[in-house]
Amino acid sequence: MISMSSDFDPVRMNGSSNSGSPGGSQPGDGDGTGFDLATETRIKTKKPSLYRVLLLNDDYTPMEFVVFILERFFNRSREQATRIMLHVHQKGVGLCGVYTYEVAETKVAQVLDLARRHEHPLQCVMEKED
Ligand code: TYC
Repeated sequence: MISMSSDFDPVRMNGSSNSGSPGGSQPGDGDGTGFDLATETRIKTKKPSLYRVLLLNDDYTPMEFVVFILERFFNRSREQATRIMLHVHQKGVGLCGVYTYEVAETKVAQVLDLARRHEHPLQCVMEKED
């Protein structure tokens, strides 16, 4: 009569204890969970489109108001704001900043709203960067 010790179990002779992943390690089981995902979700890393916000010149909006706009809404120093305002005054159009769509849209709306409330004809537009 052959007697087996209690730690000899022919059913487990492949070395697989039951303490790991369900079903044990399988091909493709990269993370050890026992599940090989059949569908992979593509990781989206596309950068958002950017938009230039531009100020347009006119004959009536006071220079100081334009400088204030650039300081308030475009976080420009007094020196930067004055340089941009003079550029617009001389060239007809100038760059305030570059932003994602919703930020640019908000800044244009803020400029137009304040200009309208002060009855200045100041125009501000956004355009997509290439
Ligand atoms: N041209 C205006 C003036 O002489 C000043 C001005 C500058 C207006 C920039 C608009 O976007 C502007 N008072």
